[in-house]
Amino acid sequence: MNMTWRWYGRGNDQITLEHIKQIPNVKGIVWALHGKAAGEVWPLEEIKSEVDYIRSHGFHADVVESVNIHDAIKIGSPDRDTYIENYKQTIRHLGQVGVKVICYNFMPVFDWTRTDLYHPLPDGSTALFYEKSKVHDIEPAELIEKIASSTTMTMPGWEPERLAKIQELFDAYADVTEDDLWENLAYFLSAILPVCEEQDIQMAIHPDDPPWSIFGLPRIMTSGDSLKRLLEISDSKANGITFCTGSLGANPSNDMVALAHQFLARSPFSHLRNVKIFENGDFIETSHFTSDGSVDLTNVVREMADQGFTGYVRPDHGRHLWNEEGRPGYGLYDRALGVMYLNGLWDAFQARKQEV
Ligand code: DNO
Ligand code: MN
Repeated sequence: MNMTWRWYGRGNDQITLEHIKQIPNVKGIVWALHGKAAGEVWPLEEIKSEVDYIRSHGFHADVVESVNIHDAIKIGSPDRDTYIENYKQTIRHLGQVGVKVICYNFMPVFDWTRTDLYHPLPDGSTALFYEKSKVHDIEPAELIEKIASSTTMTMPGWEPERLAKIQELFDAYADVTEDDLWENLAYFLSAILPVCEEQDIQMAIHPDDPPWSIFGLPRIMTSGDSLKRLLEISDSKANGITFCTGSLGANPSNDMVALAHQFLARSPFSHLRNVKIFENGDFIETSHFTSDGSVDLTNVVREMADQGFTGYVRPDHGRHLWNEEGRPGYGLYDRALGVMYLNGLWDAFQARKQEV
């Protein structure tokens, strides 16, 4: 297990590398050029400057999260090949500086989606919350109107420039079925995987979050069956998974320990976090502590230890503690607690293994 930390870059993250240095066992920084729009080539010089900065603090920069995929690729529109060529060029640049894993996702229009970014937990902290009825009882047209006219829709990643074009995007996806999305994913992967192999880079798809269709848009990376189907697209080692326990774990029918058993071998990267699921389908993010949530993180880490998992791991979203402000889900305190919990579980299972 190679412990890492997601960091948003100089001037773009309230946390510094000096802070992260003080968290035991964090070996690498999961980074990205956050200013780049999906579809743009990441220039080599900018990549080098970021990676040099990270390495000069004694961290590796092996994992990038995410190189986002242009909607034309997901929709399968005629201009997709241009964006695929750009993606390949970014892969080559990342290969040149020694990047090993690229996290990406294939969710239409929206990335991770919540209805409240600061929902109070009983202990007085706040966390990201998903209220099912708020998302499910709403038609896309109504949603667009609501976003345009309200400040209460607090979903992350809904940049104003993008929202201005949201109707256009919804229209472009109108005829895209789940099968189309699968086909477009396969088309994309067959084009880029040879370049990844050349560069010794593994792609690691992030599951859809939440793992079900929202606002009438198709979502395909939602379950063990999806992961299996993904791997069937290509046996290449470059075709991998980001094993995210909090995303898949929001659906109670996803048994994360069983999925870990089945899929860790093809997961060069893992996000470990917990969520508490309610009977009505709502869920809230919790601390990493196993009994605080619905995901059996203890036994997921046990699976890792049993398999001798050597991949990259990071704590995923955390709660907001002790009046900490900043980027929702990506504060210092709760993620640092998460790292230490995961370190403890890992060490305990390693010690146990040596006994037998
Ligand atoms: C959700 C988070 C996301 C994720 C991106 C991947 O679980 O980990 O920020 O990293 O959606 O592209
Ligand atoms: Mn995740």
